[in-house]
Amino acid sequence: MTNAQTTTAKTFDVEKIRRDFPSLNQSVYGKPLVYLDNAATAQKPNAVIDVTEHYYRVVNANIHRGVHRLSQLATDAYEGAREKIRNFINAEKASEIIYTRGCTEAINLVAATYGRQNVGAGDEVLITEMEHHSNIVPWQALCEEKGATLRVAPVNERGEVELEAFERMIGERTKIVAFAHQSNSLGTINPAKEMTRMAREKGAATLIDGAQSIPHFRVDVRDLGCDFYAFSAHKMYGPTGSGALYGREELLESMPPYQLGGDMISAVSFEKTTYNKLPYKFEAGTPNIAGGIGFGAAVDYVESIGIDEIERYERELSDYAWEKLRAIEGLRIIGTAEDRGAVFSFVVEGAHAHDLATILDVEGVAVRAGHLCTQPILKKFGVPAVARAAVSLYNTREEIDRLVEAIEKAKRMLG
Ligand code: 7TS
Repeated sequence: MTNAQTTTAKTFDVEKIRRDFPSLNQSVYGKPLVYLDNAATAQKPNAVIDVTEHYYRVVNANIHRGVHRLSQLATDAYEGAREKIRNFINAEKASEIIYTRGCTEAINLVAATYGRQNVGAGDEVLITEMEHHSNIVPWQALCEEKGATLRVAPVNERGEVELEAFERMIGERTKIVAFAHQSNSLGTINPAKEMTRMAREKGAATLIDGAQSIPHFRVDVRDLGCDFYAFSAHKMYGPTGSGALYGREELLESMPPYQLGGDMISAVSFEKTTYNKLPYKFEAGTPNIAGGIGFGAAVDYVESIGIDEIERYERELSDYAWEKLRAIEGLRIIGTAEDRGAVFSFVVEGAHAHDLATILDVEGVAVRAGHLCTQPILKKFGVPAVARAAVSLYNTREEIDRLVEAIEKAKRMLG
């Protein structure tokens, strides 16, 4: 632990943190907002809002091309943010961080480049049953295109990947293994390092979907040993339309570009085009400059509190929520893995998830309802839809109590 983290460990002050997020301070239908839809997107702190606004108000210029002052400032801020992201996930080089629109685009990038290049007829791609649609559909389409097979590792009744089956399913024809670090519907935290090791031993490339892990606990891509790590800024207090793909340099170098156009080239003639060096080879066109800079500000914000401190606080609050929710009669939590994060999907006897969420909304409590873009795993658990409360660093015990009261009220209304 660094000195800074030791200091913040003593001073984690949720009320102070809440004051950093202006949107939390509002009422919905006359009730103070309880925002528990954090797995869909997190609220934004002033630090992120201010940096983004400053870019548009003061710095606004395109990057990597202007000799003028504003362009240099914009480029410095954008590339500075890339370095912050590199440091945050402990990648070796900033050139291994590719800016994307988000986690979804990062996965699509790998499927369209590394996937198209390396997966052929008769090959296999392995995922798990708990994946988000973003980590299913790109691989499914790739396999259809190439005459390859998409294989799916099973999940047990608690919502944990069956590791023995997972390992057995990685064979000589397995070219890519892709799985979530943390499930957005079950809350399961997968043993990503072990799963990565299993894949690497068989020579398969690994992609970890980090959309739900990156805001909640420390991610070290070199310790994990993965080839690719995909994540979004907006779930960790950054702007929407901004995210990143980490890729190991050796693989990124060997891959064809994703999109073609400005900035990703080194020289163009009508006879021949040569491509730019990493990471620009994968960043065609004017990117989301404010989004990238805001992403960097989000990293700074998280680090100012300390990611380990955030994890500790959220675990404590999740334990509280777990006990409270489990005590509600007729409520079933979907996903009871031993190692789980701050996500609670549930169904209540006799209540449709959407009706439940609508009543909670009127009580000022924002949760998500539906299939959560994870239709296959919900089908396995025998539920078409769930309501989901996802806890973040600015949530409190009082808010969990408000959630529980609202569920009890909904039960009375619907029962
Ligand atoms: N992977 C996982 C595990 C996710 O939870 C999500 C988004 C994505 C990928 C896609 O991320 P995006 O930023 O590119 O959209 N999950 C959710 C959710 O649970 N509710 O809304 C979005």
